[in-house]
Amino acid sequence: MEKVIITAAICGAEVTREDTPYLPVTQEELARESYRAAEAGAAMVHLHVRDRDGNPTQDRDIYREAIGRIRSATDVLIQVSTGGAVGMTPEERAQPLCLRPDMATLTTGSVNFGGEVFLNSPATIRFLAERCREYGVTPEIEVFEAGMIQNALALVKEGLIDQPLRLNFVLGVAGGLPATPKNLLWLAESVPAGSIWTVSAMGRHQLPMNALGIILGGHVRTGLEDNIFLRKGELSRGNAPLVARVAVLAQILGRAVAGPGEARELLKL
Ligand code: KMH
Ligand code: ZN
Repeated sequence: MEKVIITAAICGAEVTREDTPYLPVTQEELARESYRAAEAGAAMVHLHVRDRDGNPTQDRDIYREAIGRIRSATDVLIQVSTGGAVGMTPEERAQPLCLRPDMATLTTGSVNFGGEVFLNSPATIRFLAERCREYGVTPEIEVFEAGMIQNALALVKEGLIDQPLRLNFVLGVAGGLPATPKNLLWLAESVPAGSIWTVSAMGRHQLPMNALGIILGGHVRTGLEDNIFLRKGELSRGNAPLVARVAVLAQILGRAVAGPGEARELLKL
């Protein structure tokens, strides 16, 4: 089987320092955490940034500095978020695309998100896909619900995104598709041949869904954005322990871990 790409979602928009003291928030911490994640086996970092108060922001200048610092620390691929945080406008969310990162997320539908709604209207999806196109940034389709695959294929038909699709199945969000083996199997079978997919899952589902993803020939996302615990009751001391564990798991299951250059080739970037 081909090598497995590990993406580290190092910070996210929702996790706070109150949840875990190991969350990277400052520019320096984001760069250090990216370096450590890469050393542990991550080929790509999924990046959100925070303002001085630790609140989520999509400010292009803050992203510019973070990306600059990460690039001087490591050659890990950088995938920016265009999801940002619930309630942000599409224009706000699109800001980091002008920095021409290696990839960007693109969520192709709306989903309940805990007690809120992560709103992605058809107009918002098209707007973000067009901005990706404008800046030459390859989108990774974030699939919180199965219908989001169909919405991505509609964008292909409209010429707004290219195949092969690169997708991330995001399972176990409260309000989205539950993290079950059946759901992952079904999603993996529902994408067009040649698609490249990865799997993320929330909390205690992260590790078993990563394991199944590796077995099924997919790629995996780990990190504090989705799960702050290494095991029940034990916080992960940063992202690296989560990355290192899934790297060992991949090797045990017979898949070597891709470096950034190999990931670039596998993702056809
Ligand atoms: N923070 C969520 C509302 C993404 O990065 O594109 C959206 C999210 C997905 O995290
Ligand atoms: Zn994210």
